[in-house]
Amino acid sequence: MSFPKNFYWGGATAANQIEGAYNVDGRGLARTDVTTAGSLHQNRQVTYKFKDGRTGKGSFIPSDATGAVLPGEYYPNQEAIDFYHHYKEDIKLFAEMGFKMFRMSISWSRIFPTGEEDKPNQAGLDFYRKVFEELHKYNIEPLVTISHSDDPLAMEEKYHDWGNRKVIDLYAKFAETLFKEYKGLVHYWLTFNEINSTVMFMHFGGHQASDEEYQHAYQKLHYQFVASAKAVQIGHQIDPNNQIGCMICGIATYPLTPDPKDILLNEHMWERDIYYCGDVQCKGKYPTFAHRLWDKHHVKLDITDEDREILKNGTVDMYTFSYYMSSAVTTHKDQEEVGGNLSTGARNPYLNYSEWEWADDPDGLQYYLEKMYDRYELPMMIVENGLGAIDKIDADGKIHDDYRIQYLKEHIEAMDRAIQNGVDLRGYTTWGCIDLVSAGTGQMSKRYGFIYVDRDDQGHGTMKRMKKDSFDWYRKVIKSNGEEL
Ligand code: BGP
Repeated sequence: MSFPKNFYWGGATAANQIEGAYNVDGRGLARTDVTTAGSLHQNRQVTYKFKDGRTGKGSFIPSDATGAVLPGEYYPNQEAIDFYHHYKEDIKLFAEMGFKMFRMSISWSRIFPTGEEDKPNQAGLDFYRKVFEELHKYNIEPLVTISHSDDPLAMEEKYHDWGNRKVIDLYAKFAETLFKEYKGLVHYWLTFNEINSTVMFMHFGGHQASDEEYQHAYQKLHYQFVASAKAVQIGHQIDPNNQIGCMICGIATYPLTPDPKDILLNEHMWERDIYYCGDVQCKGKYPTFAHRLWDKHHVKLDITDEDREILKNGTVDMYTFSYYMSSAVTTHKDQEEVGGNLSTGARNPYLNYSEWEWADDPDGLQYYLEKMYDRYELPMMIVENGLGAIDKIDADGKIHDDYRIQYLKEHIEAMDRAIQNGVDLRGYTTWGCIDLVSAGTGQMSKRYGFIYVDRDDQGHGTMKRMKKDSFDWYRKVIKSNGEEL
């Protein structure tokens, strides 16, 4: 195996999917308290309900396309797995597996409850300081996502989901606060989780987006690109040692047939879903095909010369991405459709599919790594990868998740091949290293962890943590630096 000596083996999470404690220590409401992470739809008013009985109206609904919980039902993220109160126990378990890196995110509304306060909430800052110190106690390097789906609800409502330039400054203030506060404790940062998901959502489940939706999506992305680039500059000024990355939802896409029309369609999918964001964040300017995408949907972007300057001077230090599956596309309409992680495509006859119809494709990971390294020549990290499955506690009281081990093993082998082919891969944090609330389904029962958490979809359970078989397996993988799979 070819893993570099200081390879960052670890696990990944997001605040909204693990922390719970949604209404303590001055935290404001986040949009993910009332919906699942990826479920924002504009122009649709719904009533939502909090566990403490309050109700509210807004434009947020869980994604019906992914079978998420419906408005008015129980929202698991409000309590999640209560990492807020279990962090010491959980980090100890990560340390036992030998983690070198732990990816987590910061709940924006814990720091700025509505996004607009001048001063941060001290209790929120203190919580993350304690978490970072705990990680360092075990020599685990934190990798921090500044924004992972959970923008303050008040801000989202007021500015309509990044529909206003003002949010750039609110984000920059938030990022600056974090860079200053955690200088020396955190060196690795990601500006936005799966930034390209905005575009991908628009087409999910075969949805035909209107010009208005495109206008909103591309404008939102533009403001996020500027915010990200500003954060990169601020982060470097505050600490030149900071390594700041983009985070792309990485799906390898193939043409289903050799029909040139499929080849072309596939290329356009890469451009629209993958390159568009990566190019702006890594190269500091919009690719030429961006104009084609905008013109097609009559998008008129609010972009200034100053924005262009900021983008140019705020390119990221590393390319990071999530990878779960590949997708196949075709112009031939007679093919069966499958919907996976934010993407809908044709069934690939060469691949097996998970219980959620996500195509299991380790070669796709190698392909993706090599393609993106060639495009950007930046250090890379895979900051999410894993298998969501329904785990069962067996008669012996244990969780024998050999299917998960198999999935991870094959993806690690693919990483090894990519490294041998020259890719500068620095880290691998598996998704949901401890069971957490699934973003797409809003459920606990879709589990990814090495650590089982006793909690069900209705919020019942003791929150007890248990090691699955994969726990010991991953410990050996890390200990042997990937030799023992
Ligand atoms: C990614 C998100 C994560 C996560 C993961 C798994 O897109 O960044 O937040 O949840 O997907 O998805 P799911 O929970 O739907 O299985």
